[in-house]
Amino acid sequence: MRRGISTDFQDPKTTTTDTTLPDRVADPSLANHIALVDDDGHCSYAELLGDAMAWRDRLEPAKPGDRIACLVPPGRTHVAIQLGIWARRGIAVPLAVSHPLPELEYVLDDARPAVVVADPTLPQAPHLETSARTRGATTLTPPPSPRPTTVPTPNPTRDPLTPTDPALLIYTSGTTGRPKGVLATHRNLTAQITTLTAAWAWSASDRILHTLPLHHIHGVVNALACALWSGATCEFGTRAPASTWDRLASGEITLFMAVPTVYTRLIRAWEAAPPATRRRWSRGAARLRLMVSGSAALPVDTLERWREITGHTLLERYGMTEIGMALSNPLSGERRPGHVGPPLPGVEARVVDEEGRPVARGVQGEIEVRGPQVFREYWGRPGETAAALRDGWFQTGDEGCVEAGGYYRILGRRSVDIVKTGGYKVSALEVEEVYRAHPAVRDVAVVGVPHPEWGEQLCAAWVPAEGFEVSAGTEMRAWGKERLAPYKVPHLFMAVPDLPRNTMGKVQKTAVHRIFRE
Ligand code: MCA
Ligand code: AMP
Repeated sequence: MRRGISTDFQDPKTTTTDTTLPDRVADPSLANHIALVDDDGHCSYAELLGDAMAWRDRLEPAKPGDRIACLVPPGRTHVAIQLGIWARRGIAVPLAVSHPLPELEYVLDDARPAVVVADPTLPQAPHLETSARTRGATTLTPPPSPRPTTVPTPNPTRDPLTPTDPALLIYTSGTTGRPKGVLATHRNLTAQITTLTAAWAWSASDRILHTLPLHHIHGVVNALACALWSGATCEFGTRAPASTWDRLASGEITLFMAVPTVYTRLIRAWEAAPPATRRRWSRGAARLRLMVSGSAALPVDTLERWREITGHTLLERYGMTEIGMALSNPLSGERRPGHVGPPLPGVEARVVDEEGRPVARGVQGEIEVRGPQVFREYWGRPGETAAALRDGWFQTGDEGCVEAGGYYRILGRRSVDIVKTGGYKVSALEVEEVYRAHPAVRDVAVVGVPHPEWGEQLCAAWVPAEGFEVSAGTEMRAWGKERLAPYKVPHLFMAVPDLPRNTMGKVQKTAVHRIFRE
């Protein structure tokens, strides 16, 4: 049955595994509830849906299954476009607003979107539009705010969304080549969302402070989609620590989610603040009902300091772009420092040896995950999709072990070439490949070195090409920033006469690590 403000989506009253996020947003009982708050004010669910329907109509050139890329900062317009894409049965491809043109063009070439929406206030927008048109895509621009009030109309495609429709394409770095597009269906997203909304007891009275980027699962699913699914309010905030603290202390926020780097920065800001401000921030933050950390290992001293400051024991969980969230400390019960908890309901997890055989409790091995949350495919890469799955189990590439009570501990990654910095996953091989094109670089090796703020910090040892002067680290960084996402650009560069190699001529990354540690 179709009802309510939209004629496109299902009746959310009978939520099943086939209910989609757009169905929930269209719940008529939510119409007047505040859905989003951003710099331009707030909007109700009815207004958001109206915007989404207007976008569905504007995205007319796109057919079901087409990719639609969106370079728009987090806020009402971004969310409306995402819902509009789904109303058209398209695949949303969120682009990172921090990425330089070459990274964005890589996604255009790989995802081949039919339509690209770019916010003209972003510096990359004009170039992106040119690149998109050269590749045969239609380009669209969001209307300037204040936005027109829109009246929803019936879906012109007369082709309702189905749960197996592909929904979201998120690019993530891996051990091979350039980033891969991880494709999730609506059913995958529904499984990811319903697991979390139940485990963390989301309700319509929640209000989350959202400061995460919208081109990764943490920001798109855990923070935004869970809020919309629950009829809650999602408030987009800035990343400046003082304004985050002010909002956390406002008494209006019930939930906060961030990566460990953000908690480290908030602790630093608190420690630098005058005593009266500290008291206000601590008192206010203590009133939230839940604070979550994830995307990278939460150092135990950060967890403990945060507890001293706010009274909150951060709930640490573990996830991945390909699987959504898999393991989580509980909402009620023991949140064990240095652990990521047992599998979430509906998620199967296990630790296996090299041959894929489950190992005994306490023994280290690779974590594998199975369940309806697991993605459908790497876009256009059937071989890599098949290689990532073993008998239906997704091989995470993370090492861990199961301890008392079924709590998992993450012990590292199988590949030294995967680095987590500020919660972002970076392939050292991809960064090396880009720097090898630098005229002054004969060879280069990139590693992630433990760092108190970033978790790991990217460092590059490089061999200067003959006849070239050694460039300063700042010059090397500036060169990288024109080609790579800001978080993929190494912070430290060291010129070396040669890279350490083994007898087979292979670069020894542990020796490169040692150069920087020393
Ligand atoms: C920015 N820089 C970085 C990073 N971000 N360097 C290393 N790692 C980073 N992550 C560079 C900038 O280019 C800048 O260089 C300098 O560091 C300082 O920039 P700053 O403005 O201070 O940083 P920022 O822009 O405030 O960003 C920090 C951040 C951000 C807020 C921690 O990295 C962030 O939003 N991280 C969250 C990522 C996330 O959502 N991950 C989820 C993916 P210069 O000084 O030279 O200009 S993982 C996921 O989704 C799975 C499913 C999961 O489990 O959650
Ligand atoms: P991404 O591919 O960007 O989705 O990042 C997923 C990766 O982040 C996982 O494979 C882990 O290596 C890491 N990760 C996520 N959450 C945690 C956590 N709580 N502790 C340690 N590592 C984590």
